[in-house]
Amino acid sequence: MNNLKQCSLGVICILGIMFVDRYLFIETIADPENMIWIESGSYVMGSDKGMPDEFPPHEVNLTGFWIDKYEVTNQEFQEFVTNTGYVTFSETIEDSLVFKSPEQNQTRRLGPLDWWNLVTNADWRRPQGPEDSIDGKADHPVVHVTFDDALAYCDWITKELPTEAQFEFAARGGRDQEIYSWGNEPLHRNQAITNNWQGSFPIENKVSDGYRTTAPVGSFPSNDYGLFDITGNVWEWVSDWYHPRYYEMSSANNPQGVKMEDSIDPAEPGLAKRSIRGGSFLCSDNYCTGFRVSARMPADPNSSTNHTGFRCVRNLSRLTHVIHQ
Ligand SMILES: [Ca+2]
Ligand SMILES: [Ca+2]
Repeated sequence: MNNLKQCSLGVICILGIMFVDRYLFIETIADPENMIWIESGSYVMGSDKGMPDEFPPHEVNLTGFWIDKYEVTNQEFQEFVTNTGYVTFSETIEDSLVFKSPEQNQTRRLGPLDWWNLVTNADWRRPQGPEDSIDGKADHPVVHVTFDDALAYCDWITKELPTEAQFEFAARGGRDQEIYSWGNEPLHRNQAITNNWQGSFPIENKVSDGYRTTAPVGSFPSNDYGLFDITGNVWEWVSDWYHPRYYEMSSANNPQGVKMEDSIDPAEPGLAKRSIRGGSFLCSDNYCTGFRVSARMPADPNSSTNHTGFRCVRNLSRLTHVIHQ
């Protein structure tokens, strides 16, 4: 009888702990500072009106997660560096890629090598190069971070990088199968609705949105989920390895991307690449239109530029892991 009592009490105790963990404890730390809870749900990922790598549109089911309201800022990255002594990849190799408009009067067709310059001592503290600084830019998104730099920051703060599917779900803000995070109308052509490039890329930037490079995070309207700069400002690292035909074979439930060995960028075969999402201050209507919510871009995980940053997510699985440590 005593054994039965002990056994019953044990079961009740375990169930009680599970209840506290699952509901009460999580409840008390719900909505961490500057994060938005995205409810579990389904949406149509991709598009049949965009680039070939966005095809086919397909239904995806996601478990709920928190996502940062803003891109990670210089101030936040500084805090990480101060606490950990972390040194970014571009600081180690002492160079990074900086955009510079090519000379006008070019008669030949221009390509990325015409506007990307490997600048010595360009890094997150000096976005444009050694003469630059982030003084007065504490609230700008951190740039010149590689995939591993971004991952190290997220890990430090007990978060993770979003998957492509999470990023697109969050970016759409509930606007299923629409083109932009604000709807189907190209409002960015006449309104400062996102930090992108107005004019003919890469020569003429009219800067009618007020920013030639990065803008302080939150300078433009949020999407319907309350997320700022989820399109525009800087491209953002996501956790998936890139494959141009991934949507033909991806899982419908919480897709995580292909394996590293299966990653391929047809423009640079042999180099496994990660995906970046959301577009940047360099995206224009005549070139990449990366501010469309379905737009994808492959990126060398060891590359860093002055237009790529990131934001983090917090998954329930990670949270449970933290609670039990
Ligand atoms: Ca701009
Ligand atoms: Ca962004």
